[in-house]
Amino acid sequence: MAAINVRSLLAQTTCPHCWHEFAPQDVLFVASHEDLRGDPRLGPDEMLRFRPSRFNPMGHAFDARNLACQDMACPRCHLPIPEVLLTAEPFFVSILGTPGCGKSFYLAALTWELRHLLPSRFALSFTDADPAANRVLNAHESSLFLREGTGKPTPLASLILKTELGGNTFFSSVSFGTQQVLLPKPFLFSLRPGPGHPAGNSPDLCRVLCLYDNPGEHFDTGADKTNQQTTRHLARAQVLIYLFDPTQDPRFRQRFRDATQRELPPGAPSRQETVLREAADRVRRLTGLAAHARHDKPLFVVLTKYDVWKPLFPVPGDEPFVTTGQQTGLDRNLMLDRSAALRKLLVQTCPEVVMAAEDFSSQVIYWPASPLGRAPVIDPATRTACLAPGPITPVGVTAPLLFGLNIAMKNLVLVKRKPSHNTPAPESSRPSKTPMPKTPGSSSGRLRPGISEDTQS
Ligand SMILES: Nc1nc2c(ncn2[C@@H]2O[C@H](COP(=O)(O)OP(=O)(O)OP(=O)(O)O)[C@@H](O)[C@H]2O)c(=O)[nH]1
Ligand SMILES: [Mg+2]
Ligand SMILES: [Zn+2]
Repeated sequence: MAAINVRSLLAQTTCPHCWHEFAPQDVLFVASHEDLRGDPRLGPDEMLRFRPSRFNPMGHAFDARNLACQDMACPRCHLPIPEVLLTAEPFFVSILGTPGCGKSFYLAALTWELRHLLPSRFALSFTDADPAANRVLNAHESSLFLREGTGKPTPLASLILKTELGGNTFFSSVSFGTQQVLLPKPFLFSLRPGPGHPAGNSPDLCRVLCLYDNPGEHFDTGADKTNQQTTRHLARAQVLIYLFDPTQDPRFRQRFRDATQRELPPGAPSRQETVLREAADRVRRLTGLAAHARHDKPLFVVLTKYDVWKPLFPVPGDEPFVTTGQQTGLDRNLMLDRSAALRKLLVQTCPEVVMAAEDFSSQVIYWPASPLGRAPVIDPATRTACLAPGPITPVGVTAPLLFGLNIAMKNLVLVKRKPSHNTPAPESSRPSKTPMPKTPGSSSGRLRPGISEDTQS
């Protein structure tokens, strides 16, 4: 650690596994010598974690057998901490939704898209902060975007498997005394202004983006327990992305049937608003937020699998980005207008989702997205949904996160207006025409006035 300029250390950082806050000076090191195998928190197969007292000139700590050690670990849970987390603040994002609603597909499409979109259009560098930690997600990206050109359709279910409920691919098991606790494995990305960014090389804008892939069952009522703390990132998240799957809602399916005389592909019917109610409960419990108060972090209600239900909400396929000169910004007005229109559709079909979302957060934005970008085909031989051969182009998957980043750090992701955009007042400042069923404490569904116009063009 001595190799890092002490002045660049954060005063406090947060473990992305157990969300413990600690001073970077308190980070533990992971022993290198084979004699030092076995750790009280992580079991006999893991190397011992220790508090260092001696360093070599490179800043690597010496373990008790005098071997230099570079890998660091959280002082509470002992799980690995990448060095960048000592100098750049974490930025937590939660993706939540029912089983099968499309979280894993969305996450893989999101990170794949960010890898090329951020450097090429937003002058932001976006790289794996911990390639080992990101291995599963990288494999999911490859499975969707680097498919072998066999010329044959690929069954969707084989591209990314259902997220496991336990095991050590997505989770770590940590022993706190006699209590064994399951924690989620984070996916970590380094995000910083790159060459040509208007804010220059500002270290204040560097972040470690922390993402998680939970199985939907972990958002079930009662699934958060002392021994299963896999969704507690919800309380830390600066951006919440709730995936609503229209194919799982019988009323949405009926509306689609009435409008098109066609059927949506089958999705397991579920009460999707319960995920939002439970998430709100968990955030309230973990942050001490009062029962009547709303969370001040933005909540994106993303209606996913847009490729199949698009006829109910036809909008141009272009992403909400505006490029003028060398710079690209987010067209926030377009997003707010689309959000207001989509909200009307949801109020008419699934009003309880709107109520649950707006009871939970004071900043709710509705948005359509499709990780696959095009509707699956049915393989006549097997009658299963497949991805036709050829590349896929996701639609709308990055916009919610970019908007969330803009709300948190407006100098990192800029907002721009389309020069020709007939800039109507954001929906936030117009009265909503669709009445909301009233519940105590429910909002009008408008963004809070605190989201200011910082438009640059
Ligand atoms: N049409 C369409 N189907 C999708 C899309 N994304 C996912 N799906 C379908 O939804 C299924 C479930 O997606 P997953 O991402 O595995 O769902 P999940 O929310 O991670 O599910 P759990 O891991 O069980 O919680 C996939 O096997 C696909 O069949 C999409 O963009 N369009
Ligand atoms: Mg999954
Ligand atoms: Zn920890």
